[in-house]
Amino acid sequence: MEKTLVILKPCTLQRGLIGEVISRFEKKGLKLAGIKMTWLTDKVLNEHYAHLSDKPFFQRLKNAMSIIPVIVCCWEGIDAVRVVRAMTGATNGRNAAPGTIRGDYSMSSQENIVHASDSPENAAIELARFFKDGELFDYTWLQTACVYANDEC
Ligand code: IDP
Ligand code: MG
Repeated sequence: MEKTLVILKPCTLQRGLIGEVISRFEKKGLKLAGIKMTWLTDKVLNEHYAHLSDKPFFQRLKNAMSIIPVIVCCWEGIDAVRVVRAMTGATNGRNAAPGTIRGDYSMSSQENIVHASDSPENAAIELARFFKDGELFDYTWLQTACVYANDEC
């Protein structure tokens, strides 16, 4: 099954929304394959946000992402990347549709609660960036039989 990376950003930890956001992914029927708290370094943020390095907000974004620790997690499921992106919503919380995570909890284009991988290719790169060998777990998840029909997985 497909795996995707979610980062619960510093604003989410400060606002006491970690459980709330994780609960959404659990209730959707995604399987938790790994989770940890970590403090992001400038080196990791330069890689992770390389596509934004020419933006005026780049340094401010990196500062915000390293002001306190984050929670990184890996969610697994059929089409997990697309499903999690849809649950995440538009980048700017003020434009994100109600019912999405950003639409329900964010008023900002920067402080927008979660990062979610945007393609299976980037998910693989990002998971390797944030999780070491042995930090992602392959285990029998009893919910699989209720979450999916037999012929789906
Ligand atoms: P995404 O998180 O929806 O994939 P990206 O364009 O990849 O959006 O941007 C990464 C992160 O950079 C966003 O989640 C947000 O925190 C920040 N960001 C993006 N655009 C802006 C902006 O216009 N102002 C401030 N921060 C921004
Ligand atoms: Mg992005």
